[in-house]
Amino acid sequence: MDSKALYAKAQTLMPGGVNSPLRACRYVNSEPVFIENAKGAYLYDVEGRKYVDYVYSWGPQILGHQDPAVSAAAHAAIDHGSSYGAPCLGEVTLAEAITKLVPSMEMLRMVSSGTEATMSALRLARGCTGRKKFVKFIGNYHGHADAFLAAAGSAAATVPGTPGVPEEVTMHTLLAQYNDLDAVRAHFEACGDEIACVIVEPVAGNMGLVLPRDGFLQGLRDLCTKYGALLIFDEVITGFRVAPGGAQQRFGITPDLTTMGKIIGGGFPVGCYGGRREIMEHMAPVGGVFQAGTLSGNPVAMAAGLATLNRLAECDYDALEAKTKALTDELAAILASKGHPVCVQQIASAFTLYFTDQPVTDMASSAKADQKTFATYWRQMMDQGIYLAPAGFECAFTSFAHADEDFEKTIEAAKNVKF
Ligand code: HOZ
Repeated sequence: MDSKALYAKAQTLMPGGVNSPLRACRYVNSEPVFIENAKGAYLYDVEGRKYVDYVYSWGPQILGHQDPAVSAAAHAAIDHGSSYGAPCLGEVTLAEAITKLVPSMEMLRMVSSGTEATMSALRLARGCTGRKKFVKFIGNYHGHADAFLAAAGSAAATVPGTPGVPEEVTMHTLLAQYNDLDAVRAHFEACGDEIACVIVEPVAGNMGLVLPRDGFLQGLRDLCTKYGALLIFDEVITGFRVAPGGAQQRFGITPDLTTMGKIIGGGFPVGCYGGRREIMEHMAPVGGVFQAGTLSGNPVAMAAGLATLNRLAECDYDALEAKTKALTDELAAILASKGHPVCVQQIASAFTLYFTDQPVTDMASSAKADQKTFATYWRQMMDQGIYLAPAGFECAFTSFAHADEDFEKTIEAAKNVKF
């Protein structure tokens, strides 16, 4: 069956034919291709077409697909059983590796997705402070737990109101524009003793990529410390992406809690949350805050995650960042020469090209980017074998598997785009 036939059948079986809304490609007025295989920097669809991948499963595959060490570790783990629902060596080894690379995470809990990680971290922050309110940023996306579905980014931004989420649940979610420290200060001045935590993507990645302004993260740190609230860095995207120790290492800010996912599972379903020992010991069975999961600490995910972190220790982050910058500079120049100036936001191996000549610093400015022009660009890049996220409000990722010729092919494809 080709992609068209598969999509037709999928729509009879799954809402929109997909298991996650973005994949339906509606934001670029298109239809999905169905993937049959992925290796290195490439995806192959069911019709055998090859694509240079810039999605990489939305971030986890920083080493490229089927990295030999990661695949070998996962296969070896499966040979010992795919799930125990009991403690295992792999979860201890991976937890130790993460705590070494991210020292603010003195203790952590493994879960099965980024959504579970953020949901559990919020419960923990509320449980250990005894406060209900929390601050989140407009356009930040922390997974789909109810409390976070207020002005959330990514595909959630396309369904304002989010039916099914009672206002009683989001009434404690205090909103601020990203990078607007004054708005956060105002919340604290109004009800600082009721705020359990501030949760932030230290580099926003779900309204396109948006960098924190100088002083923004430090300002959040200072406000949380002053009012006795916890600072949660949602590093599901930035963890092991923007630096080996995540955004907290790159920007030199220590959060109280961190959430992770994606890269730490090497492409398998995983998440984790962690922080200072005295905070984490509020979790059951030591403390009274509850969270549990059959697949938490799954041995295959742990093995793939550990192999990924071990491989990353040999990788040159600076070189990949430099190559990514050269790519985005070139793409920006090509698009500008075609009469479409773009605002480039890039850090390490992640970037977004916004079709706007204005700076992008928050959701309000991100929303001004021209999505129709992005859709034209996206379709023609796909037709030339360049696989980009099917929405202008997402990031693109490069990987250690991308070769210079993949970037050259991408640049040639951009040159051919007609608006
Ligand atoms: N949460 C992802 C976008 N930031 C999309 C996940 C998916 O569709 O697989």
